[in-house]
Amino acid sequence: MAVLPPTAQSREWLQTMTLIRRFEERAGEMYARARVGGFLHLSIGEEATIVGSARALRDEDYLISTYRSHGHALVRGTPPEKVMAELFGRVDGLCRGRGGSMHMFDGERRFMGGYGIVGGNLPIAAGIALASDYGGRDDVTLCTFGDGASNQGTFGETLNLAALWQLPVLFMVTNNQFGMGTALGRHSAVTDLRRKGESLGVPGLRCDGMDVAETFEVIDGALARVREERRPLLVEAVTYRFRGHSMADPEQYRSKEEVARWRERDPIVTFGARLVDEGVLTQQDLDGIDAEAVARVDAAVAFAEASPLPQPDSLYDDVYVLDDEVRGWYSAHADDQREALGAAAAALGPEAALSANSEIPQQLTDALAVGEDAADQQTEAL
Ligand SMILES: Cc1ncc(C[n+]2csc(CCOP(=O)(O)OP(=O)(O)O)c2C)c(N)n1
Ligand SMILES: [Mg+2]
Repeated sequence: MAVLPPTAQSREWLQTMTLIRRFEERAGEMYARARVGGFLHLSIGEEATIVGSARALRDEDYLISTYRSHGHALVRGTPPEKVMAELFGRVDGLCRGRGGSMHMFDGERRFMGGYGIVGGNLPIAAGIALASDYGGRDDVTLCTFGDGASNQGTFGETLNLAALWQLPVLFMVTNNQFGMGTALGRHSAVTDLRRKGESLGVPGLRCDGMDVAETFEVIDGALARVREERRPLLVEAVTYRFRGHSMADPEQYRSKEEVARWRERDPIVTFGARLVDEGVLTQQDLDGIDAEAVARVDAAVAFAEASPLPQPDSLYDDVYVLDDEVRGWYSAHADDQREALGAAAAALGPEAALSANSEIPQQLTDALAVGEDAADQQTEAL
């Protein structure tokens, strides 16, 4: 069994895992009450993989994960208020309400997202690691993804290149036993996932992802090697998601008994019990930590409720296109063309007149001016 860290650190791990759990339970409730739109993927059951791995990072290291990433934002220190407001689609959200559940991003804390495309974050992680190397810095990148993602082409392509170019990136496959409703043994020929990078030049390790102390120990050791040797490694963290894949999952692919068996190894309950057994914390401490997390989440919900929705006319803020280099209706044109198109749109009537405002982005004015059909044709011609 992995050794426990000093009391303050053990307490902090438990606090953060509890915060993530309480946050996500509440997010699920808010989703059911239609406060949250889009998709919502919870990592309830996987908290030890999140806290154990991220706590082995230095502040200047990078973390990138998937669409199951509320916990990754929280573990890096993003205030729960900002994460909850993002789920609510509000202006005070982490990404001003534009990303939602799957696209958390906190560059300041070097959490590089939240990514909706399965396996899409691996090449980005390699790019970040290449930038660190190129800049002569010794920071490393931790890239987490699921067992299902290990079947994507990006897995092979990225691991190969990372090994070839000796990039300082640690790949962590969070094996929660399923890719949506498909069990590991039904979607991957190789189920010993730590071995899946071997032929690509990336050695692998495994940790018990239900044990925060072991996850920390293994990831900490792996990160030290990646940092020193400047080459990638793969760690498989074996865990289980207690809830459905997303909020809309009838869970017909597994039995209640199987879920109950894994729940006996609940990473928060077992770690709390160990801390009490070993005399690090008391039961009263555990209760206090839980109450604190619940209060923190209450505050996050109140904050999100109070934050306004973005104004409709801000829809195209932060959307950009590349001047005349890009053909098609969405391409920006020179200012004089934009004004002419705006005037033409104004002549079409009050709704279209909105687009006469030069603040309204080019893709809208162009589409209104030439008509949607013409726009489609131009797009198809690309
Ligand atoms: C390229 C791509 N294909 C398919 C999907 C749909 N999809 C969303 S999650 C998912 C399963 C991924 O499973 P896994 O990598 O094990 O991650 P987990 O959901 O278990 O965390 C799929 C197929 C997607 N988002 N992107
Ligand atoms: Mg999975």
